[in-house]
Amino acid sequence: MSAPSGRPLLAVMLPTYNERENIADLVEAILALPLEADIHVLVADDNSPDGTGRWAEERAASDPRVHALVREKRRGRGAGGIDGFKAALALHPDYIVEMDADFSHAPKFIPDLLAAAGRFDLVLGSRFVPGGKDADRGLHRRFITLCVRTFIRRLYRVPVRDVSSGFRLYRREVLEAVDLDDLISVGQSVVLEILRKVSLLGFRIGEVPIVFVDRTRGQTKLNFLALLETLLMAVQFKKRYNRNTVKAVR
Ligand SMILES: Nc1nc2c(ncn2[C@@H]2O[C@H](COP(=O)(O)OP(=O)(O)OP(=O)(O)O)[C@@H](O)[C@H]2O)c(=O)[nH]1
Ligand SMILES: [Mg+2]
Repeated sequence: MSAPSGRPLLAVMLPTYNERENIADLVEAILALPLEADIHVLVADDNSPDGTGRWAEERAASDPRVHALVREKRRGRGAGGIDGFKAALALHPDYIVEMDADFSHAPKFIPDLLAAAGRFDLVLGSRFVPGGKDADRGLHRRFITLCVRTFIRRLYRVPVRDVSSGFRLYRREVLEAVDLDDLISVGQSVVLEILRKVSLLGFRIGEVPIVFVDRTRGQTKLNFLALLETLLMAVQFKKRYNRNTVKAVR
C-alpha cells in the first residue's frame, strides 16, 4: 500500500536498548533523508533504563511519522526486532528497513538500499562487496565476523557475502511470507533465521555496499556467550527450515 501522498511508504525499524545517546540524532537524520518515499520510524525498545523508550514515546506524540513500541522488559534483540517488524507492518509500508540504532549503520545508505529494491526482494547492506567496508573494527571483531560469515555461507549455501548484516531492506511481501510468529530467535541470531527462511522461500536477495563503523556512543551488548548462542541457533535453523518445511512462494 502507498502512503496518502501516492508515494511509497518506507518504515525504518530500530531495535533499541539503552541508545539514549544516539536515538534522537539518528531519528532526525533518518527523517531528513531525501527519498522518493514517505519515511516513518518505529523505535522497538525494551524499556531501556536510560529512557530511550520514553524519548521515543514523547517524540511519537508530536510527530505522526514517529512510532514507539515499548515493551515491559528486556527480551533480546531478536524478540524485540520481531515485535518491531509486526508493529512496522501494521503501518502498511511498501518497504521495511531494519538497522542498528548506534550509528554503526549510517542513514545515508538507506537511499542505496531503496534503489536496489526494484531488483531484489531483500537488500542487504554489505561490508563485503566492492565499495563496502568494515571500518575501524578491532581485529578480533573482524575475525569473529569472518568465521561466522564463512561458516554460515557454507552451512546455508546462500550466495551472499554479508550474511549477518543487520542493515537490510525488505519488500513488505517478504516479511509477510516469513511468518514472524514462527521465528524462534531471541537474540542476534534473528538475522540468520530470517535470511535462511527468505532464501528457502525463493525471494531475490541482493547486496549493496555500506561502510560499517564502530559505535562511538553508548555501550555494546555483544559478548562471547551471545556469539556462541548465535552459532548454535544457526545450526538449529538449518535443521528446522528446509525445502520440506518452508515452501517456495515463487
Ligand atoms: N529491543 C532490543 N534491542 C536491542 C537489544 N539488545 C541490543 N539491541 C539493539 O540492537 C542493535 C544492535 O546491538 P549492539 O549492542 O549495537 O550490538 P553490536 O552492533 O553487535 O555490537 P556493538 O556495536 O559493538 O555494540 C542496537 O540498536 C541495540 O540497541 C534488546 O535486548 N532489545
Ligand atoms: Mg552495534
